[in-house]
Amino acid sequence: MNPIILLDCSEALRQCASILRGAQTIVLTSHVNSDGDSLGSSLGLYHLLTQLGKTVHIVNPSAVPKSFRFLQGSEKIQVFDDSQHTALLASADVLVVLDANAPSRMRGMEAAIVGSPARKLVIDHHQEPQPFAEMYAVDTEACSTAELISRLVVLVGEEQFTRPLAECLYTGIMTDTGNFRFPRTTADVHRTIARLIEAGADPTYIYENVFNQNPLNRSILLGKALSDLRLYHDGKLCVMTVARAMMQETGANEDQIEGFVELTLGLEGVQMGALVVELADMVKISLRSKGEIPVNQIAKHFGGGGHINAAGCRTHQHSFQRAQELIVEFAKPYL
Ligand SMILES: [Mn+2]
Repeated sequence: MNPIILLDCSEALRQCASILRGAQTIVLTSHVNSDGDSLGSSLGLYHLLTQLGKTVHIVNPSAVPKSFRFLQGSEKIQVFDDSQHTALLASADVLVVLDANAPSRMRGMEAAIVGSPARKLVIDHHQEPQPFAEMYAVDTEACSTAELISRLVVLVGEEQFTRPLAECLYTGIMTDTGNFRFPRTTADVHRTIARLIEAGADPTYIYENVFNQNPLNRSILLGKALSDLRLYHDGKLCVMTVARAMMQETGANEDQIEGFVELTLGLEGVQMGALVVELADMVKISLRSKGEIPVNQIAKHFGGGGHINAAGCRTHQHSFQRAQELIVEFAKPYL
């Protein structure tokens, strides 16, 4: 594959719109461990394309977490199964990768994506896209991939802002901006949000579904994790841990840990937070920071990545204990 030529994002979105208009069968996919933005942007694009009369399939490496099943169209999302979906990906006119920029982010789908003869488009806001696609609509300044899909909808036509589409894009923007507080929450983002609310997205309804439907065992697990928070480097680093035994005791699963890491930044003086989770066969690390502390650089030590203030990784190489020690060590130069 040739090196990527990154067009200006609005020009790339215009070209994506034209490629999509010319296609009939389109497959959408996004990164493993679906989140509000990967689902919101995919489903937003799904609604746009079905409204245009296209045949659209969404195939993801992971199932839809319960908190996003209220989104219209989420019931159509298929979890990748080699025996059915490799052929589906191969038969599509266009394959769109959303909220991810490397085939490896789709885990077990990597070979099916790379091997598909479909025209491939990437719509994303992460850094360092990998060369595998024809067109990259990438804006690393965008708050979310859903914001980029909103721009695409504007290019296609304002009348396309239907209620289901607006709800999906609102959900993507809300979750990826940490409820409208992360640094990329610009006035333009709020103008987009205003348009989505005008189109029928209801902030109360969406927040209720995404955040206020937790099972009791999640709160019990959170209580255990909070009671064992540890501070390092003069209180600038806060580490939260979730041991496998804690999950077994409470019957909580990995999905329910979503949102825990944000709480590490809530302590006075803390500049960086880490959540270390002991899974069956690996350790999951989530990192958050304030200001200029690049937690994606720390995630890179573990083979992960992300944004400057939010990054993560999964490692098989270090024990639960060792991963915690390494985070404390890697964080030191930045604090
Ligand atoms: Mn995103």
